[in-house]
Amino acid sequence: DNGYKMNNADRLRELLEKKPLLRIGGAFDSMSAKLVEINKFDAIWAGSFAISAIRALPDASILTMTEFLNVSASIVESCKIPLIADCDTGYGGPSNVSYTVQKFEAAGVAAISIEDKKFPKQNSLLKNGNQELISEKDFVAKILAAKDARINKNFMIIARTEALIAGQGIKEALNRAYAYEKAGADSILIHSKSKSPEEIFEFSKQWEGTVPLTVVPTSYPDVSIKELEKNNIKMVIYANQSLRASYFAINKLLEEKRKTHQKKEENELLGFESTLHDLIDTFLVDVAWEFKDLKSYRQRLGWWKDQLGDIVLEEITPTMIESKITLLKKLGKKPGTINRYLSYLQGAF
Ligand code: SPV
Ligand code: MG
Repeated sequence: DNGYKMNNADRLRELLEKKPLLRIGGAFDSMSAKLVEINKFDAIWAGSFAISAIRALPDASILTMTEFLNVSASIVESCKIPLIADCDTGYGGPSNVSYTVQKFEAAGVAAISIEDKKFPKQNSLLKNGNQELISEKDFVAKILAAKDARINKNFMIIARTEALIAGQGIKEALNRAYAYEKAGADSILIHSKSKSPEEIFEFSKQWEGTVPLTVVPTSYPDVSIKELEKNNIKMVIYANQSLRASYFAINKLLEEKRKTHQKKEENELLGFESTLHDLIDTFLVDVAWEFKDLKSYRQRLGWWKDQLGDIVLEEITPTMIESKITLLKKLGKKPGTINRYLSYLQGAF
């Protein structure tokens, strides 16, 4: 890409135009976001549930706007793909929404989502949670404030209606969605806690608006990509699966470790060969010099040799590096990982 970093909001718009369906992976910090990027999702979702959970707090408007912003800002710093930030209710009224948009856009976030629930809100999937909505008019005011505050017109304001979550039915959801689109929303996020995608598809079938529809299929995970595409869904957000996977994995490891205090479970559960190197590669080295390919690495190796003589190459010789590369290839490592490993070696000099 000639080193030009495209604006994330522009990139997200471009992706929306080019692809039939964008797949957006949930993250809660830079490491999980990096994994979303490495696994080739189109964009990252920084969800309020996951970000609250890693602070051992409920998803109930406890953390402040600034705390959510800090997480998003560090994800943007670490990743090259666009980030969509879950901004809950916008942290207050229209003025708070306006300030939120200014801060998130300035941090390099590509889009924010705001929802029509009453502040403080509770998680949409919480059993017996309070899912009270604010009036359509009051939420429209928030969308207007958000649109007015953004600088780049490609910075998306995703309006999320919780009408289905609140049990108010498809008609109410549609009415709100039309009002939100009219106010300038760039996408409608239609959320559901139903175990099947039927009500979402009923909504999308009746939807005559023009902005793209976004869904979060946590409660109906069996839905296929084909079905989503066929039903006119343009963005699918896997909101909290990464959080649940890490919670599950850490817990399992710790349980086993406490029982056995042995190394075996580490190797089995943590994939010693691959995971350790991945972590070293990905997170140590992306901040070090970058190597585009082996050729440029060799060139640089030559450069060092010229500069520093043989001392540099006493410990790590080109032959050693070649054999390490052969091993990494045998382990099924992708070229990107191998290049990062080379960068890591460079750090060792
Ligand atoms: C989140 O990930 O924080 C979301 C989606 O908003 S949900 O948890 O389903 O409310
Ligand atoms: Mg949320």
